[in-house]
Amino acid sequence: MGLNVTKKILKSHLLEGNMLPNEQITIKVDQTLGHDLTGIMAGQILESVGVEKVSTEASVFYCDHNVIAASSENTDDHMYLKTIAQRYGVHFSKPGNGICHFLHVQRFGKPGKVMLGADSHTPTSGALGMIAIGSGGLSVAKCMVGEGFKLTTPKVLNIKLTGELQPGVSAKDITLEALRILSVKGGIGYIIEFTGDGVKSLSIPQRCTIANMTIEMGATTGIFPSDEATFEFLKAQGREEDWVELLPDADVEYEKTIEIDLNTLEPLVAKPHMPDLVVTAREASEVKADSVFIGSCTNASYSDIVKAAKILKGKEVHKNIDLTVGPGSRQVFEQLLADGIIADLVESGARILECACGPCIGIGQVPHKNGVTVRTSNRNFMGRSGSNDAFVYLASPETAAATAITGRITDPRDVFDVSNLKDCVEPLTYKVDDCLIISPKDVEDPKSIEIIRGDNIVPLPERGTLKEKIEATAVLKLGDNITTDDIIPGGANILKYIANIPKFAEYTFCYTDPTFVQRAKELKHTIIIGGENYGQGSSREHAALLPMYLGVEAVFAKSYARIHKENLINYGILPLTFKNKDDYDKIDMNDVFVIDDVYAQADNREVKVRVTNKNIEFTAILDVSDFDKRVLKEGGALNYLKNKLK
Ligand code: MIC
Ligand code: SF4
Repeated sequence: MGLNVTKKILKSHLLEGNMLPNEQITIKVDQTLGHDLTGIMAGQILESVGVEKVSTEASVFYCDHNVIAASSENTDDHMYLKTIAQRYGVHFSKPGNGICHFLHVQRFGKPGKVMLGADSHTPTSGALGMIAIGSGGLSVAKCMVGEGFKLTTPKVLNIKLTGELQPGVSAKDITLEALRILSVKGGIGYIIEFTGDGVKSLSIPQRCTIANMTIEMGATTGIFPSDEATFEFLKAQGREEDWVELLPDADVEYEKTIEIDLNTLEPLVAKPHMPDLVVTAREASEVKADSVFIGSCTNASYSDIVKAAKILKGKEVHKNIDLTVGPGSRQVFEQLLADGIIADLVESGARILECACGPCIGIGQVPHKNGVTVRTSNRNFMGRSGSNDAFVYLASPETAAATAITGRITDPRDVFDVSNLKDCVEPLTYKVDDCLIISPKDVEDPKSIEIIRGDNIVPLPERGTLKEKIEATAVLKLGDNITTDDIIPGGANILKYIANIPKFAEYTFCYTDPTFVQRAKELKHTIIIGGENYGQGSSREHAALLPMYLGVEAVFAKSYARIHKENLINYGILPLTFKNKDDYDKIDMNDVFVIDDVYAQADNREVKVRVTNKNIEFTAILDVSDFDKRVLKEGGALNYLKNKLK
């Protein structure tokens, strides 16, 4: 039997293991990315393990998240990241150059390569036919210094696209339809590979939109074939030599296949507060909005914004709507300027934002109390937009533009002759200008670079090895689908402390339970109880690091999101699951848990847990690899790495 694209790349990068179901494999990592939130952590790790320089083919740090610099904490972080990049041989993309994922596809991504990115939307580069996986900064730092990436052999889920998108229907609607079918958990354990005739007509930016949101489906990543469209895109970027063809073999089989017929697809929206709560835009047409944002790493390509501008041209933004538009990169922005598109947008009443994440993560444009906002970004979790009571709807640029005109969620086909959108395509050549990238070649003597560390960059907390006996109190009991935004929310006021753990920790679970931090500090040794898919969403490893700092020693959950489970292991917190899920109902907040002989029990995979105040016992499973057990015993990946490189 032949191989699919996923297996071809995994096979060519295999360092250890046999690619058998449920077996762990180690793969070689060619590229990495990080940014001004997660890259700081990677930088601190590079420093604390003391390496000469990174050993990847290309590693890039992008300044794209916290770029408003309302106070010096942000610029401290940027300066630190820049000097770390120069010191260790990492490319540094300056603020204003664009959002990491889109920019990476434009300037660095290569078909057939493997990338580990310190951001959950790293799968965006799957649009080019590469395996691009999101992870925590610590895991990425390990790969930057030459370690392979360990993962359970993924199953491959095939999304077969048939037909062709009809005008007014967008790549975003494909991804929302996939979410409607799969839910936020349906992709867990899979790499999603897109095939079928429908793929051919999709441009690389459209493929980016789709690959980007495979993480929302719980998948490890998403990948497209590398075909003629990939060649045309790379050629337009002046990088045709980076192209290789990568198609699935004819006789290939997938573990699971779903089909989406593009001909019959309609404009869709995801309702608050989950990306899989998908209905048609027409079904949501009663919803009045206060603001609209067109941008983010999901939907801010040239053609995305041109389509929105065309719908808005000659019309006015509704009196009740505040419309903001953020181009995905400086290259996109310059092209929009050259073609008069920005002028059309401004004339209609839009506000133009800089090329950055911005409203997507609550860094600017935080909705007012109970505000309703329609966004082209990828997540609508509670707390994500910088306020805990906003209602975020996710939509395509076309639907967002139509909504900005009417003030209500609107199917673009109801207000515009969408056949006019047919010519809104990507340019045949892009203007290539990397002047906002400091490449390792630009740095003459890396060793002489002084790392600039403002007051906001404080050393990482240390922790000892795993304890022989855990005795801890349940400080929180939570339900299903808890996101990393629930654990540590977004927003400029909070995220500016990303490199200052003691201050950042004060915001842990601040919306979910404002008493959490104080109680955790008083109790000292704690555990958290979670439901299904615990820790879904971003790669924010602080969702593990901050609880660790506050004394959380284990989490008991029904199941975990992949990246968060990795992060828990990396920070030495036991990610336990219930052998019998009903045991979740028997345990409560403030119960006291004792695990004896932790090392021996961890080796057995099954762990007996005594709930001393209730005099009951239950079994938890430590479903991790032998390597992960070793990392846990050493007290986390930082200790492991330090010991290894000693
Ligand atoms: C996000 O979209 O949630 C972020 C902010 O890009 C994160 C990274 C972070 O939390 O630092 C992500 O997706 O991983
Ligand atoms: Fe930035 Fe939003 Fe994309 Fe995260 S999801 S990288 S915050 S644009």
